[in-house]
Amino acid sequence: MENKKFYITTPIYYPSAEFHIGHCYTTVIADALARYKRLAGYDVFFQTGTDEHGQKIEKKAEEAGVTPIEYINPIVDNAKDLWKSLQISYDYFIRTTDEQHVKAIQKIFKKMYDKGDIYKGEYKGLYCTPCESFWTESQLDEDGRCPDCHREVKEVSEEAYFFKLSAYQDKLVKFYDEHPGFILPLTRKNEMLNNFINPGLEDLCVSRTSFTWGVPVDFDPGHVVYVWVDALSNYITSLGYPDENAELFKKYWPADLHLVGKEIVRFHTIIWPCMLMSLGLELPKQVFGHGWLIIDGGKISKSLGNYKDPRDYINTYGVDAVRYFLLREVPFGNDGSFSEEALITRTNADLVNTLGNLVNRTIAMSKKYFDSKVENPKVNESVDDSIISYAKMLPSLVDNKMNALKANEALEDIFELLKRSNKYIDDTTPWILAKDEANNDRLKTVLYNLLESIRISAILLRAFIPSTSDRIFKMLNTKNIEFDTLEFGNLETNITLNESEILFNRIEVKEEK
Ligand code: ME8
Repeated sequence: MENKKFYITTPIYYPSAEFHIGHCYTTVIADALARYKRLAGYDVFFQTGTDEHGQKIEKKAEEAGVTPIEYINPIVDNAKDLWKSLQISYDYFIRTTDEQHVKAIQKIFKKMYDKGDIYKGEYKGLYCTPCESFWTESQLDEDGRCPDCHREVKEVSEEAYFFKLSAYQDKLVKFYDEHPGFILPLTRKNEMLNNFINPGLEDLCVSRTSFTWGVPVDFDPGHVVYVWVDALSNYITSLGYPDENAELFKKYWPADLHLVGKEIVRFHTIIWPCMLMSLGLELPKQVFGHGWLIIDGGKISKSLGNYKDPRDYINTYGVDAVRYFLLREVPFGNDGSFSEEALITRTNADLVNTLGNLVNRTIAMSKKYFDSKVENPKVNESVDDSIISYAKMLPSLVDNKMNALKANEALEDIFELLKRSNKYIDDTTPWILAKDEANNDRLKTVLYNLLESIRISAILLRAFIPSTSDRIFKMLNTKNIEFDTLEFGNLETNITLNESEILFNRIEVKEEK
C-alpha cells in the first residue's frame, strides 16, 4: 500500500538580515506542494525555519552592539510575520538555537565521532565569510574569489574536527545510481558528479575554534560545530531525533522532498546523505535544486541589499497576486527575473483578465437571466465538449505536474480551462440565447457548464491561491470544494449564487510607477 505521508522542507534561512522575495519563492512553492498533498489526502509535515549560528551572525551582532540572540530574535519574528502574510501553512518552524536542536546536534556529533567518522586534524583552507563556505583552490572563480558570491576568500588554519566524507564516496555514487530521482533537475546531479564527487570527495571540516556562536562540541571545549552539520540536521532534530522511536521521526522520516536553491544542492546531496549514512539513517527521497530569482540581471541578495520587503508587494498587490507570480512565472528549475512590472503584467493578464473576468461575467449572467439560481437541464451541444472533456482530464494533468514539481505548468493547465471557458462564452453567446425563451434550457446548461468549470478550477487553485478559492466558493455557494468532488457535474443544482465580488482589480502601471 502506498505510504500516504509527505514530509517537505525548505532550507532553514539565515536570519542575518531580513528575508527577501527569493526566500518567498522557495517557501511559497513548498507551501503550494504541501497544500496540494494535504488536499490530495496525504498526511503532510511541512517544515521551515532559521539557521541561526555561525560567524557571520556573530559579526553582525557585534557590529550592531548586541548579543547574537538579541540580533536574531526580531528578524525571526519578522520572518514568521512574513510567512503569515504569505499564508504559509508550515507545520513546524525550527530554530537552530532551540534547546532540543542544540542537544540533538551534540549527540549527533558524538555519535559520528564514536563511529570513527569524525576525527581531529588541522584545517587549512580558503573561506568565504559571507557564504560561510570553504572552497578548494580549484573551485574558486576565474579571479580566485568565492564561486558563489565572487568576493574575496581568506586562508584559514586552525585545529578542527573533520568528517570522513571520503569514506562515503563509493556508497554515495551507488546511492545515486540506485535512486535516479534523488537529485532533480538531472543537470544538478551531473554537476555534483563532475564537479565534486568524481574528482574525489575531500573530508569536511565540521568544527571551528575561531568563533563561539555555535553549538559547543561538548567533549572538546573551544570547538563549536561547524554550520552545515548543525544546519542540515534540522530536518531530523525537529522530528525528535536522536530518539529514533520518537513519534514524528517514525512517521515522517525519511523526508520526501528537500526543496532548496541550486547553490546549496551540494550540501544537501553530498554532505547530508553521507552524514545520514554515518548515522545509519535512511536518506531523503528527493532533493530539488531550483533556480534563482534574478533582479536587474543579478541574484537578489541580502548582502547586496537590492531588494524590498516582500510585504510591500503583498500590501500593494494582494497576497494571491504575489503567490501566483512566484508559482507561475518561472519554469521550475530555471532562473527567472523578478520585477514589479512583470508581477503587474502577470496579475493583469491571468488573474484579472482570465480568472476574474470569467467569474464576474458568469455570475452576472446567472443573476441577470435566472436570478442566480443554478440549474442543469443538460441540453448539451458539441461545443460543450471543449470545456467538459478538458475539465474531466484536468485533475490528472495537474496531479502529474505537481508530482513532477512543476507548479507553473499545473497552473498553466488550470488556466487553460479558464481560457477555454472565456472562449466558450464567446462561442455560445448567452446574450443571444437569452433573447428567445425557447432557448432557456440551453442557456441554463451553458451557465451550469461555466459555473462547473469555475468550481473545478477553484478546487484545484486552492493549493496555490487559497483565499481566492475561498472567495469563489463563497460566490458559488457550493459545499463541494474537496478533491473528491472534482468530477464534472458535482456542482449542486437548485442553489442560489451569492453576490459577485471583484476578485482582482486591474493594476494601472503608470500609477504604480
Ligand atoms: O543557505 N532566488 O540560507 P540562506 C531563489 N542557511 N531562491 C532564493 C534566492 C533567490 N534569489 N535567494 C535565496 C542558507 N533563496 C542556509 C541553508 S539549509 C540546511 C541551510 C532561497 O538564507 C533559496 O531556497 O542563504 C536558497 O537556497 C535559500 O533561500 C538560501 O537561504
